[in-house]
Amino acid sequence: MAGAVTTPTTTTTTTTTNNLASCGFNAVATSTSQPITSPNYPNDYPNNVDCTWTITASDGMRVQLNLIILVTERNYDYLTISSDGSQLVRLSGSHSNKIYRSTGSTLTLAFTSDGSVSRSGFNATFVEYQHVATTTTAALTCGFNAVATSTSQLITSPNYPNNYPNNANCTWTITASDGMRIQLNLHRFKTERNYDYLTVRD
Ligand SMILES: [Ca+2]
Repeated sequence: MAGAVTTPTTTTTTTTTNNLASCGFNAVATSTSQPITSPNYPNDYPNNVDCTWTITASDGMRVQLNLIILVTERNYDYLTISSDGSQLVRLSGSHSNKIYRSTGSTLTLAFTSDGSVSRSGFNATFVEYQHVATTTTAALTCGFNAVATSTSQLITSPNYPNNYPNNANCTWTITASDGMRIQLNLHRFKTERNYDYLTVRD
């Protein structure tokens, strides 16, 4: 790669990838998702990079990073995510669909590669979010009891396709007629990972 100078091309990403040694940017998280990727993504990142991105949220807000995918040379090339001076996670190898949130107003990403072997790197977005302290608000109870028939019936979370409310606790009990069983087809499913659950029990 020594000395290869090419005309910068216009891309849809905001990442400038012409410098091999250092990269990254400072940005303010807003309510609109913004992209953040390793240099050259989705092509292989260069060797010997040391990139730092510092993402800041406005007063009272925090930063959420949605890591769509990360593929690096395991144990040699790392993405380190920190918040307000404390490391949250250090990733290498293959990871996908992870969410990381700042503990204060700042989230810092550092991406480093060693001198040989590179992969596609990472593709993520960042957005601000409002941290809501755990409070005891009235829980929403919902759900229904129904009998399964030969005709499909629809079950959705409250407000679907809009976001479901916080503190919801819904139970649906579906019964089949004698000698019959019930088939549940899950068409779409999207929740806050590790915090909001759908449990199916027999
Ligand atoms: Ca490497």
